[in-house]
Amino acid sequence: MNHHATRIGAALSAVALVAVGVLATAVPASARPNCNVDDPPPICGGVLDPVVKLPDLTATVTGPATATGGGTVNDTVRVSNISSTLGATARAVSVRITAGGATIAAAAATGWICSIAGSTATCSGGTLANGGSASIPVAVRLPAATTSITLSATVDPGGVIVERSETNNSGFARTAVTAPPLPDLRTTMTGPSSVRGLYAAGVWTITVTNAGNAPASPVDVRWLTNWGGDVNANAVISGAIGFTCTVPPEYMQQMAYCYGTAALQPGASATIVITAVPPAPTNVYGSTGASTVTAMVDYRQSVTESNENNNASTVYSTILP
Ligand SMILES: [Ca+2]
Ligand SMILES: [Ca+2]
Ligand SMILES: [Ca+2]
Repeated sequence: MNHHATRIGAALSAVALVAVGVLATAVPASARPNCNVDDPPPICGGVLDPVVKLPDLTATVTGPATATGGGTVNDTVRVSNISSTLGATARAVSVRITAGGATIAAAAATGWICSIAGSTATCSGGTLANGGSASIPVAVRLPAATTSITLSATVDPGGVIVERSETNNSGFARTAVTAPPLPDLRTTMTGPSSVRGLYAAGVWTITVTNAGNAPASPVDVRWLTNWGGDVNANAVISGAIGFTCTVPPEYMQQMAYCYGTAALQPGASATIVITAVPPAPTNVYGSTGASTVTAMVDYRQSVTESNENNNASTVYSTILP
């Protein structure tokens, strides 16, 4: 140490005598001298500052600002020990990751054990040395809707590790989610207000429309009555696509299935006309003469749609003697 350094050291000692008096109450930890270095200032007197030598864990999250719903986005959780002092030893830490408005599909990194339950994942066991950090990739499954989701991460959520700062342990990333293009199959149906049982044919006309903004396939339609009669499901089929219809004998002529022969494009419609002769008024399930016929598109629920609640339409008719 030369004379210049000695003079500085003496000056620091004078300041230190004053500073020591207020250290416990007035000086924040971050402003205290770092005693845990090779050449500490005289204030340290060979004793390490118990606060400065602590670790300081932080967490940040990065992810895409925008995404299309229904898919998966990849975020990254980064946890660090930003302590630079030699006395802060490497620690095994835990991170809690929460997806607000979405679910976590995967979270894994070498050296970490992650458990996932719905929208929450907990990763633990990773070791962070001084100045060290680790990245944990997290796959987030987005809802098929226009919404906003937030992925949050908190390191040492249980407060197990005493740190220089306990207020910088969380981070988050927000992704604006846009609803994906989806089809929306709908039906309307017309039918007779009354029809004579056993002797006359009624005509039920089903119109299937794709009111969504993506093609729909398959386009399967079920026509179902509360009676058994003589059903002809192949009378007229027209529109943007054709249908192959069958009347399964095991259902006593109570039902017809029609299978679309192509995808139904957005805005397109197709029509199925079913002709049937109902039975005598007493031969229905329910009140005498009260016919209930329901058409439902995508009755097997194989098409994901923007609206699943507009797929059925019902016609009520009176069966006359
Ligand atoms: Ca911290
Ligand atoms: Ca629909
Ligand atoms: Ca559907």
